[in-house]
Amino acid sequence: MPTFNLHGAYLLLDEQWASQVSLLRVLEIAAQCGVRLFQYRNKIDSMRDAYQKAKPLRQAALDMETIFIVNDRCDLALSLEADGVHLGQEDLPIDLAREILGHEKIIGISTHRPEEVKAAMAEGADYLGFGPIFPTSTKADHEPVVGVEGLSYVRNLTTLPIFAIGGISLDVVPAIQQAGANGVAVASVVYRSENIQQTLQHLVKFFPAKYS
Ligand code: 3NM
Repeated sequence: MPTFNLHGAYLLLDEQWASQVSLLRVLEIAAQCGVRLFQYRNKIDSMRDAYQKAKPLRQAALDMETIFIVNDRCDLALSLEADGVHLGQEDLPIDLAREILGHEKIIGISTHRPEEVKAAMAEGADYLGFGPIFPTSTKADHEPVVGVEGLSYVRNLTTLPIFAIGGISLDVVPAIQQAGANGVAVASVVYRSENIQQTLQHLVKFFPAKYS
């Protein structure tokens, strides 16, 4: 089991926003604001292009001593020497991802309902994404929204770190914390912000540093 501190603000570095902002710049600003967790997400490019685009981001994450996780692909995670992979329900099963990545890497998984949370625990996930809490346009054809009530419900099923995801805005973070989430995974609240730095600073303030 990796010894990473899986908690707090978790920023998606999603290539779909890259035409509007520099993901590298956003990563640097976010790390300076105290964000410690990043996920590289690329649903649009070939693997070769994804690797090329992710490489400087991975290096920057390393330089800034933050955790860098790759969405969906174990091969991309391995080739980037990332800290782990974030799996969807349609990706490789956790046990196979574990065989590929080994026990030192982080494996997270997106979950949307209690049965998926229970399965992820049984299969040895290190953390859970749970959502969408609210409607989101960042993820096309997302699962039905679960609401803060859905989050409270699954909180009682597991001690794994839970990152609430989907349509998270600053004003809902207190309710999400109240419901027991260990962190929030976000995209649009940051990328659509007129002041990215201020938004990130607010987000980080909700989750004071925690040392294990
Ligand atoms: N996964 P935003 S919701 C990538 O429910 C992703 O599993 C989700 O972006 C899930 O903060 C989502 O812009 C989109 O809503 C998160």
